Amino acid sequence: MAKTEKAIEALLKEGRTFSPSKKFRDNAHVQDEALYRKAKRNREKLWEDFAKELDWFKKWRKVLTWKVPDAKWFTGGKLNVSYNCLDRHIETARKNKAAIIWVGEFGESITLTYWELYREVNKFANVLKNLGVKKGDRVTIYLPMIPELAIAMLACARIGAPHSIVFGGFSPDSLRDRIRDCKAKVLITSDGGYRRGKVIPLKKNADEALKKTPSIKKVVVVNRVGDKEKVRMKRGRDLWWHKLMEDTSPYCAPERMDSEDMLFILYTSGTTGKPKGIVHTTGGYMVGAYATTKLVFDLKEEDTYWCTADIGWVTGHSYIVYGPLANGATSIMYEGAPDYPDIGRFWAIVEKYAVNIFYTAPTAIRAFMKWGEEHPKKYDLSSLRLLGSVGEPINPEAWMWYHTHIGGKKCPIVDTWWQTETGSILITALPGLTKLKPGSTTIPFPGIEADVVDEAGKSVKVGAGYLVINSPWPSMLRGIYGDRRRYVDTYWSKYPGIYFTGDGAKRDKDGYIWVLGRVDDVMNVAGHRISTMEVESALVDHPAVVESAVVGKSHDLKGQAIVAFTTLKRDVKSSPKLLEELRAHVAKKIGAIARPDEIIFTADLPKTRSGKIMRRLLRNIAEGAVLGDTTTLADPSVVNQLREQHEHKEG
Ligand code: 7RM
Repeated sequence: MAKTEKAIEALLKEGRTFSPSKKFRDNAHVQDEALYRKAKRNREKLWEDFAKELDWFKKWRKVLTWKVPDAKWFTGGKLNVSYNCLDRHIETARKNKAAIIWVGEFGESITLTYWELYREVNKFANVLKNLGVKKGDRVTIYLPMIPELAIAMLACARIGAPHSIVFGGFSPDSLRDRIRDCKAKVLITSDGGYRRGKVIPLKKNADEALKKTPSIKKVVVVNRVGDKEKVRMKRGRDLWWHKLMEDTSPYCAPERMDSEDMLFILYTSGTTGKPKGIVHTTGGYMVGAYATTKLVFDLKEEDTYWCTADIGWVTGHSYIVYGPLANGATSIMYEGAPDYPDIGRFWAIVEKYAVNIFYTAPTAIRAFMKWGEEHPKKYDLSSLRLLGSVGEPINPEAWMWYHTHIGGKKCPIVDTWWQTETGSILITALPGLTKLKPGSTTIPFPGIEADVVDEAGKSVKVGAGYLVINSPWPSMLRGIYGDRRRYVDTYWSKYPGIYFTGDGAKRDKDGYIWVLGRVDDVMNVAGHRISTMEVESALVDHPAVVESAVVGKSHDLKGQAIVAFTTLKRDVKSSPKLLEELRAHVAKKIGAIARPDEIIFTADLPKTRSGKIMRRLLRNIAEGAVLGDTTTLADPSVVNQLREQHEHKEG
């Protein structure tokens, strides 16, 4: 955090700003402040007008019912998300427009028009029904970035079965825990998935997880890698996707969902070892995803839009699938990594499909920077007119590089702040209007009352504090699946009636917000949320380990790197081999994204007299920074020893 803060100080002094060109502004959906004024006058009216742009089977009676901490939006309204993403477009000239252009790792591609996607989704919805899935039953989806992933989620939405998508990079244990928590009835997976030319054995992982998931009755398996990965199909339980689709009827009536019926659960890391199942409902989520996609990305009928996220994360849910499709857009879905088969891949895709809007994460931008501008230079990127950033604070160098070498100095950059919990973007520029400051997420979206407050909850007009949201918004989470207490404790207890984001932020004299990062024990590694406790639990699960304390340390590419201070059992000797074994153990327990970057073996961990591990101190050691006050330490010598070891290692 210290590093981020310094960078922000420098930026504030510098005061660089960027305004949209006249051409951009003159064509933008939002060209003036009217929407902000409207929101100030009547926030509910603003959201109601967005809701009216969608298709409802039955109109709502009431826009908002707010009884802290429970919001109900569009009460009495009936709608279906898959209807809004598909059916309403096939009645129009969009029928044969590309809905999803899928690009595979080998450069192959599949275009699904709205009509084709509609047919696939209807068929798969019938498949699910035939397998006994009913409205309200949970379906876990563990797939790579292939078209079947989007089809499966829309099919779930069509029949009212909440989906829980688990990122394909997660381990069998992680998958098992997520299935067990929501008691899913069906699992949808694939034989494997490609990652940089290698096969990730998803079905094998699933089989491992399925040993302890009694709720799962059927497993649908997509054939993605064919002969490259042998799979064992369990009779009576495991079924091939393509077989099931063969003779299934092509129409399935969309379920009439109540506005507050659950649409999906998505697990995200919190401050304990156990991930939280964030619950989103139908009407409010759809309105939030729809309205923000349209206005933040200034989306037009003729645009080709590409969000590079994985659908296993919330960004993919809202801004590859639901938001763009509700808008009738063409959304690109890319299976692979940015550096495979070579580091020009992203730009080759932009050129080939004449992408207009490009949305990615700072961690990717920093990697492109490192690889050098000569790579994007080889491609024609002139189709781009708008760029986006999400997932973590973007440092000014990366912002400028993105602006110059990808945007050709002509594209506004929307730095969008939001969370799995918020469902859609809450703090962002509107690209035809807002003056941009590199590194700042700028101002709240119309209708969003974000604030920066001090420990006591008092608004900090200029300066640093906690980022909070003062009033409800349609796409906000409705709870943590099966854990009311944790929902109340995590988000609504620090300041009663006010949503606590878990982020620190600074507000400047123009009211612009600069996000500093998490203030809890959640790390942000390459844009992924990982809890320190999850990694600690994985480490102490290894027989050689007694205790471990994990902290995030700033990292030039990933934003944060994972550093694990680890105490070994008395009879175990530390060695480079053991270090590698422990790193691999964490990757196996959680997934490769959680593999510690550094493990520091130590005889003891610094604790307060009451026995709490002093994380701030460990963070400082990890950063190589000067130590703060150590007088509350039980044994100060531990710290010096740790610091020496660390310096030795770095040297
Ligand atoms: C969309 C997403 C949420 C956390 C959030 C922040 C950080 C996200 C930005 C950002 C600075 C941004 N969902 N974060 N966007 N920090 N500027 N534009 O990432 O649930 O996975 O993570 O990510 O700390 O609390 S998430």
